[in-house]
Amino acid sequence: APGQDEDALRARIAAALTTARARTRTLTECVDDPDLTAQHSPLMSPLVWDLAHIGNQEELWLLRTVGGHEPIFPSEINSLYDAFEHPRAERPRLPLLPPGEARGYNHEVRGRVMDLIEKTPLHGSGLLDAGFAFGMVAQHEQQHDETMLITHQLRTGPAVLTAPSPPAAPADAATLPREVLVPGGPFTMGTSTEPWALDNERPAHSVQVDAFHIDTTPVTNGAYLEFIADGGYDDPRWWTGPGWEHRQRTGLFAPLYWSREGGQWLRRHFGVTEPVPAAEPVLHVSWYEADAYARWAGRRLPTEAEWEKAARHDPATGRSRRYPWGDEDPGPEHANLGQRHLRPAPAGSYPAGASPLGVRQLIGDVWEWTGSDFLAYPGFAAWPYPEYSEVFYGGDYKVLRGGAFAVDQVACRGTFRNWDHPVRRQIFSGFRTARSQDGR
Ligand code: AVJ
Ligand code: FE
Repeated sequence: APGQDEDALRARIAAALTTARARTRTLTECVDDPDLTAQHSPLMSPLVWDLAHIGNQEELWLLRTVGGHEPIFPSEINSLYDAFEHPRAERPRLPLLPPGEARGYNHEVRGRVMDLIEKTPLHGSGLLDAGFAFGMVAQHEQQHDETMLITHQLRTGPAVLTAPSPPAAPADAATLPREVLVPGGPFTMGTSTEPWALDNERPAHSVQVDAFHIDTTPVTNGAYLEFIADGGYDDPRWWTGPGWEHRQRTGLFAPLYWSREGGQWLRRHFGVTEPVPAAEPVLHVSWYEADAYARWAGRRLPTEAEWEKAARHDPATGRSRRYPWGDEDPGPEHANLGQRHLRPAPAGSYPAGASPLGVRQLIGDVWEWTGSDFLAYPGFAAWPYPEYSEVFYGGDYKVLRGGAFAVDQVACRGTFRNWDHPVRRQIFSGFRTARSQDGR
């Protein structure tokens, strides 16, 4: 019955918002106030900016736009928390709400939002259809939780976050085929039906993809170490022109956070220095490094369409699935998502999350760089605001797919698109490689 469906949707919205808030608290209550207001890296905002920006976006979209409420603060605070008005490096000097006030503000907004969920019809078209605005706000909070986790990774000092390690790799991880052949032909890319999909994932459209091979798992630290040992960072043959220029200017020699001591490679990982774990997917590499590795290996990065076809195409039915394993929401057996663990699982993990052709770990673990620029799909319409996606189209950004251990399932789908500059590597980025059926 429609009434029951709407009650179930209300419960799903409340749960998604509550899950996000629990994570926000984990990330902001493990450090003291000076730490929240400090800038740990010029690349990032102080944590207290993300904290109040989360509440401010929730107030703007849900209370003011959907609910028609008056502003909570008599003076405008919106401009302080507008990501386009103030670059990250300048945010520590803004008159931001101090931590206690930011928490109080978020708490006030959330209390009113919980009432609004009960009073608002969740059907029709536009922002309320299937509770879209609420889903968008839950995704937004989770995206900033990921941003705050990036800040935690950049922060120096002893560990403040802990989580259990992912399960060990299954027995067959060592004997998996290196790559999988994805047959050529059309498939449906993007979505017109996923209720909380963001504008850049829309609309569904048919794309012709020629046959290609794709790695069964993400590239591991062990494999990446071979690239380093083979002088990959010193050989311009493997790098694009801009990539080599960047490599020379910044002195890149290994993924971010790596160091070499007494012949051993170590990395700093959330406040702990550890030997680089050979079986885990490589993490914290730029697009330039991923692209150079692929060329060294005689391969290339998959295009965005290839990645999505590997992740969603069911060759038996010709249908595109929501996830590699089917249409069900992710469970802990399918993928390493939601900051349950603070690291990717060893390559070959999550057999229950494999695609129909046997490709593993497409969802979760590490964001995967693709070879493609971030561009609009045919038929794209900016919605509900052009600053989410549209202003980033044009070729300055490369697409990443699949989410990472740092991504919550509400912000992760087979169609979900992320993007960043090709130099960026403080994000939770890794990659896998591909090759055309005949040649590179
Ligand atoms: C989609 C991850 C690139 O964090 O810059 C957050 C998401 N947009 N607030 C970002 C976002 C507005 C965005 N990314
Ligand atoms: Fe934001």
